[in-house]
Amino acid sequence: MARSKIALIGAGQIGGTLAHLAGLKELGDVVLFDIADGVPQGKGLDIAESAPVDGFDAKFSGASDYAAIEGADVIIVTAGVPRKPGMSRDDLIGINLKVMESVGQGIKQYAPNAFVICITNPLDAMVWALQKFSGLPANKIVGMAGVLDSARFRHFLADEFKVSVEDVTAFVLGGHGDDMVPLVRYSTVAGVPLPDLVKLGWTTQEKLDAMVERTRKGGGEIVNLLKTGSAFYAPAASAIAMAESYLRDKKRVLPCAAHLSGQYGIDGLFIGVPIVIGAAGVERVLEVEFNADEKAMFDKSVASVKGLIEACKGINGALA
Ligand code: A3D
Repeated sequence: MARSKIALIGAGQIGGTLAHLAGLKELGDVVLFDIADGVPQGKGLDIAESAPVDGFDAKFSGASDYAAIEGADVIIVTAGVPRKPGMSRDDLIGINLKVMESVGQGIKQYAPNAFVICITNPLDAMVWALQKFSGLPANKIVGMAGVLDSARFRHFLADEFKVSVEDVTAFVLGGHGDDMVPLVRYSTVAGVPLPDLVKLGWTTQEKLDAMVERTRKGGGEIVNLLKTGSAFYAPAASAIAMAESYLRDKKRVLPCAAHLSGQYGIDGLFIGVPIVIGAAGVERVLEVEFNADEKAMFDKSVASVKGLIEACKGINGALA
């Protein structure tokens, strides 16, 4: 059987890491696309030269012409600009919306059957706009945020409890902003919910609250440390998990920004919710029940996403 084709639109910090991980996991042949001439070609060649050492077989190529993504099975979009210290994700909207327009046209022309994962920020608005510009069916385009936000929460929890990260599950829903919704009731250590672990004395409510807050601000913590860009290792790993679930029909249940058509009382927005990703793309949306507090947090997060969508419509009349 022919290898799958993975197109990475944006070959910056996340794009390069995606290419390397896709190679190490032998997910398929990789095309890196970027407007910065030489960068996708250089990164592709560098990774190809690591393959004999690590023992993986995949072709890597770089391009600045959309024709190179023709027939891609999976496309991961990181094109645009990341934030710098002092910036919020929402400050990127003007520049990155224009980028989504050109990316959407490229996908529409050359790879309309691909499963597309958007990473460009502000995530929930950019994936919404990319769907409009590309015309992709709603089950073939998702945004990466929840896997990353949950991974950050899992890391903090495993560190606090001194247990393996493998045994910690975490549930983070809503938009990918500072009002995202880490759901402690649905987060567990080996199936035991976090509130029970507080009762057992494994941690205190104050420490748990602090970890929730650190998760919400997790992206900013890295931006402040790096000073020249934003996180890229964990974002790339998260998107690769989503791509792998699609390509290998694993049907993993992952929190992603998915198009909702009535679920959670929302119609026509992309919001972070648990979905099943398999060979058909988004195969199912898992609806969980909220208590009053959780519902209030979720509604607040959804309101922020709605605000971003209105801003997009204001910038580009074609989206209104
Ligand atoms: P960076 O290393 O700057 O890479 C972005 C690349 O996009 C650069 O190589 C640019 O040359 C390229 N580019 C710019 N405009 C275009 C265009 N029109 N067509 C093709 N390529 C273009 O950034 P990065 O890789 O660190 O981050 C990429 C994006 O991901 C940013 O918007 C970040 O804010 C976002 N991000 C999202 C998350 C989420 O969890 C959602 C996490 C981390 C970063």
